[in-house]
Amino acid sequence: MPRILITGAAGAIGTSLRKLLAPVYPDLLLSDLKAPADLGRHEKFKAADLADLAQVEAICEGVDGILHFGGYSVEGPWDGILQANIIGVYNLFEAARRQGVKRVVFASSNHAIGFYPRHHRIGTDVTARPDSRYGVSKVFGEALGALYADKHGLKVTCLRIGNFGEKPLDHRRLSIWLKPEDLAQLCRIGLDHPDIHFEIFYGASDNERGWWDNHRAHDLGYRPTGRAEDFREHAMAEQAKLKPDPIGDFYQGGGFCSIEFDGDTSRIV
Ligand code: 15L
Repeated sequence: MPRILITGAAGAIGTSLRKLLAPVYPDLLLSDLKAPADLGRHEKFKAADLADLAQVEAICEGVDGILHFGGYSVEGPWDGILQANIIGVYNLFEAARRQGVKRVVFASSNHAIGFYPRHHRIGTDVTARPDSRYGVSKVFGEALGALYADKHGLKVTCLRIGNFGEKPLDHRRLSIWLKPEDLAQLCRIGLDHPDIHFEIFYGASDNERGWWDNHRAHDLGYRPTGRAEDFREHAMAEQAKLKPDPIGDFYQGGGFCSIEFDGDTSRIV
């Protein structure tokens, strides 16, 4: 029975994943800075600060596969991103190598490519266009994943997650929504599929308005069941409550693009 470590287990995605994946991987080890408030009696938890390599090595001991969802999940001050997402993801891959872990699934983000305009359909082979310090940290994590796959033989899957949740929250999220069960499917492909070496998948459901070519995930068996259009009315009603954002409304990364923006607005056409 493989032992699977989930970092960021107390966060929103970690909380949902540990429930969806417990029946599939009964030997789950959960980690975060603090234990999840609803930790069950049968769940195993070890605290670790991702910025501390010794602590990260301790949670990787005896582990076969890692779902790395720990770290900063939004734009933030440089020092927070540096500690949790840059030093943190280095520590994670290095600890995995030292402890002989075989597979890592890394939670990347759409913010690694957020400065592509919405009218531009992209695959996973395009140049990174991060929209934030957070997005840069995800590009860094993907690059480290490639290094540890090519140099050390770790099997690495990076998931450029769109927006995870029970339903799409607004107009933009109709294109990038990811249903929790679909994320669980992508994690299982990363943990189990025999053909993984280094992969990047988009973490998106079956969204009619999607901007991303996710054929590699489909080739490896991904069959998303979420359809954003089923929630169109809800998303559009929520959108109507938002203020227009000419920059965020143009680019795939939405509001992450307009934060601190003082660039060239003539590019928005
Ligand atoms: C992300 O990467 C964030 O973790 C999440 O909070 C959302 O902002 C999401 O992207 C999004 O783009 O909607």
